[in-house]
Amino acid sequence: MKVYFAGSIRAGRDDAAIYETMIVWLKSFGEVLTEHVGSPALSVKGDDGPDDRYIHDRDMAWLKSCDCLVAEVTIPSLGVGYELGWAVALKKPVLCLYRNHLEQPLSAMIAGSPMIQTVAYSSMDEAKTIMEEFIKKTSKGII
Ligand code: 6K6
Repeated sequence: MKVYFAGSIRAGRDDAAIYETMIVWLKSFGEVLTEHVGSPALSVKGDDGPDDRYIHDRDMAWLKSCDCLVAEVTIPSLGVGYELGWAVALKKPVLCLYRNHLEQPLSAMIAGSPMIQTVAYSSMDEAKTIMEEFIKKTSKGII
């Protein structure tokens, strides 16, 4: 099971520790192609890494090869939205997790997409259960 995990990078790193915990959990079910998204070392600026074209092409190749995409979408991110749109177009199973205690409602283009399973969570234990069910259904071909 190859999982593409998506989370905000240039849109803000406040949730990086949450992404990291989710990625560690997902790794107990398979390979996470985008482990760096949870790295505490990755900053918003990050101008010492590979160039943008390289990042785009590498991430698109991973997206095309993945079995499913899991995104944490509480911080709205253009890059994550782009990945979600592509994942739907590529007919990948997609799970979006978000915390709904914040004032900003989730984009209707995500919350309203019939091809995206969007689930609110209020604790990491809850998020882990949701991810586990999603991965198990995906591996059985139910989603
Ligand atoms: C580090 C700091 C700034 O830029 C970097 C290196 N950039 C990226 N490295 C890897 N994946 C990236 C990078 N920028 C965007 N992505 C992909 O888009 C990831 O898979 C994330 O899910 C998503 C984040 O998009 P933004 O718009 O929040 O950056």
